[in-house]
Amino acid sequence: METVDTVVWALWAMLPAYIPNNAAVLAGGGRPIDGGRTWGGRRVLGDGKTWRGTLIGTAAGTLLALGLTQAAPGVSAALGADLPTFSVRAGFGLAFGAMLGDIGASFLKRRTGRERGAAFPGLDQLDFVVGALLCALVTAPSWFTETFTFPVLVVVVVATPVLHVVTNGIAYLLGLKNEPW
Ligand code: CTP
Ligand code: K
Ligand code: MG
Repeated sequence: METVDTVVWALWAMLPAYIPNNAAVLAGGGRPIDGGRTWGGRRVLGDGKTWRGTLIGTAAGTLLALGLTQAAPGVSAALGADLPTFSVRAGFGLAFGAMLGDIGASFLKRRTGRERGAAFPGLDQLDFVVGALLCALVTAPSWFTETFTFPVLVVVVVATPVLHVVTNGIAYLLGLKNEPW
């Protein structure tokens, strides 16, 4: 595959993992997952991880995967590029995994004394990527190995933090997010 094709393939494959956290920012609120419980004097997860945000984020990513699968033949033809499609298990794995990765990061932030909204450089940009890839590996193993070849994984790990910084910066400037990370 040409480099450009690898980048297009990788970004398309990761879209169902990119959308959930942004959907959660728009849709979040209500009852926190940890129900207000603490561990070691600090919140288990904090008020930033809610049932509603997690559910809507997961649904948004899964539905996007289904839409991308419908659109793939047409867009592939228009771009003259090859694009991945998603089974429901693949889309759900990426979307739910992205939310789980973000939740896991909040758990680590609270354990290391970081309050809600505090930055954790590195973790903030890659938590959802690791979560999404691991979860998709479990829910759709053969799809995963066909879709995420080594060069594709390299593109994902390099490009995602850049995209994350840009999208969160925009969300912050638009007043949708309290912090630009
Ligand atoms: N959100 C949510 N449920 C999730 C993830 C996010 O409701 N599972 C919403 C919350 O309103 C949250 C906002 O999206 O405040 C921004 O998400 P994020 O930056 O991940 O959370 P923070 O509030 O910064 O909290 P933390 O320090 O735990 O990351
Ligand atoms: K986060
Ligand atoms: Mg935050």
